Amino acid sequence: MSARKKVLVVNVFFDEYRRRNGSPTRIPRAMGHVFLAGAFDSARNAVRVYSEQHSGPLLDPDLLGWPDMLVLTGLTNGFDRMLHLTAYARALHPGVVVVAGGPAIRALPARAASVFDYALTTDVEGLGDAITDAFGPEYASEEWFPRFDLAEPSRLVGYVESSRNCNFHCSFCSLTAEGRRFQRYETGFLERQLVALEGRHIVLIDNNFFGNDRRRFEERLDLLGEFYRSGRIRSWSALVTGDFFAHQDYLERAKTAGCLSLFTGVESFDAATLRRTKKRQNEVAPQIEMIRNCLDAGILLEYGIMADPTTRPIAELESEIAYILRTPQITLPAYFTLAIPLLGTPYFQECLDERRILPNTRLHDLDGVVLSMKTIDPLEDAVAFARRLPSLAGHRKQVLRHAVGFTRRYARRLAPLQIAAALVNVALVATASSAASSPSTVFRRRPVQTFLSTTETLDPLYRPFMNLPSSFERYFKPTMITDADGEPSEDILPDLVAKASLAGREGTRPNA
Ligand code: B12
Ligand code: SF4
Repeated sequence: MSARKKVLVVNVFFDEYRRRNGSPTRIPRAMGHVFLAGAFDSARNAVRVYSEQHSGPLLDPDLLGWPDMLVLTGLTNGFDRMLHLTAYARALHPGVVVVAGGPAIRALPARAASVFDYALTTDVEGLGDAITDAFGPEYASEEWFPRFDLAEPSRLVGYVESSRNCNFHCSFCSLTAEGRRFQRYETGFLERQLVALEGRHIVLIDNNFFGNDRRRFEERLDLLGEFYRSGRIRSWSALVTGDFFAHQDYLERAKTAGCLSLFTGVESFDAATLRRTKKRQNEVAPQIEMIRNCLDAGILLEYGIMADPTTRPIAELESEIAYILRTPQITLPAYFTLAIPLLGTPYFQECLDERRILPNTRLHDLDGVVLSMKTIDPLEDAVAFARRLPSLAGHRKQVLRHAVGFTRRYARRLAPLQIAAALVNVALVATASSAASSPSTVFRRRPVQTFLSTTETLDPLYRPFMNLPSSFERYFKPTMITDADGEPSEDILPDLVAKASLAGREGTRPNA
């Protein structure tokens, strides 16, 4: 029998608040590393996983030097963190094979190909081919299934996926940039995941659990209902798109099937913004009514709000926030974020064409917290707004008043657990997401940030935590989006050119 290989799968993460202890209680959790670990034959490989989102930056030389193969996944702005871990792993174990994939690699495939041994733009299945190529076919699993047994322990919550990608094309979304087809797994695959996570509250982390096939959606509802009624799962939550809420009957069916909460990307209550961002599915049902109906049906509705001071005056954004705060019939948003020009999206292209992205913006800055674009109002005002936004600073009294009104209105319709979850959102918003998701880091000192990409202090993670040969210096240079003149940087140009020429060959405009 061939020698056992050591494999480390890491979900890389730059915390947008630069917390260093991870966020073990933040919901949802990253699952890419757990799903990818399933591509390895468990008898022939010793597989370990690590999530920087859950556990904080990986700074353990023993673990970094351990694997024969390092597999990296993470969000688009985690690209540079992949470079850091690659440097550590290569310095500590020169023969290590580094495989990287996920949104960051799909956004910058050319740049990625110049660094990683395998830069994969595929789904998890592509990892099987890389394993076969690097180690031999016997090291890849015959039948892929997520390694829930390796996931960060959670007795209460289990995360599953029943589909991939999305059937909508919002202009700011990285899935639109990737253009991959919405796909559902077989219902049997969802059933196996539920069996593996029995006894827990289930979170379906699909981008769109509703999808575009009513029959198959109903099949899944029935399956969840069976597990719920027989006590095999406690309850469930899912992410759905706005069109779901046009079906009152589905709300009732979901409730009977054990649905505790739904998350949807409201993004804005402003119709013009929805149209501009091509979020038309949010116009299928009036948004306030949709939230109210969902809550009245006994399901907690959670959502995020995206503020874009590049296309809207701050006064208008402030009045939208004020409107939310004086409407206790709806939940408070789970988070507020700035619009992000995610690489390759139509929104990114628009910002680039109009030279709206600020000079010296790093890929790392595109986290929804740092202001990275020119704004309608003076930049100082926009920065002040961006600083206030995540914690709704200046609105604390209204936040508390909203919490009281909301609790009073829904105390009978929602279960105590749902009310508590809604109030956790209040705590998350009012403490810039720190206290509730990462309790041990609240009082720690964090590096001073300017919240403006051009002047933002470099994340300390860009300083190696151990001595490395000088040949690894380039791994710690931030990937730049723009140069000092606000023009696209050399770091991203090869990928921009490749994408434009590909789109040209297909007879379409880039990102159209
Ligand atoms: C959990 C989650 C989070 C977690 C943790 C994220 C993390 N990875 O560390 C938290 C809550 C922190 C988070 C935050 C944000 N998130 Co989020 N999040 C998710 C969510 C719901 C699930 C991610 C997941 O684990 N999926 C399950 C795995 C199995 O899927 P996957 O990662 O896509 O991997 C598959 C393929 O991509 C591929 N693949 C992935 N990696 C690799 C590697 C290799 C080698 C190979 C071969 C294949 C491969 O194979 C996998 C299986 O097919 C997704 C939605 C979704 N359904 O994916 C959004 C999503 C990833 N988030 C998104 C966004 C926009 C954000 C925020 C920017 C939101 C905001 N404005 O505040 C922030 C970013 C904060 C920051 N620090 O910068 C976007 C995409 C962002 C991007 N491209 O960077 C998504 C897709 C939601 C959406 N539809 O818009 N998020
Ligand atoms: S509905 Fe959500 S996942 Fe789908 S394209 Fe829009 S933002 Fe992306």
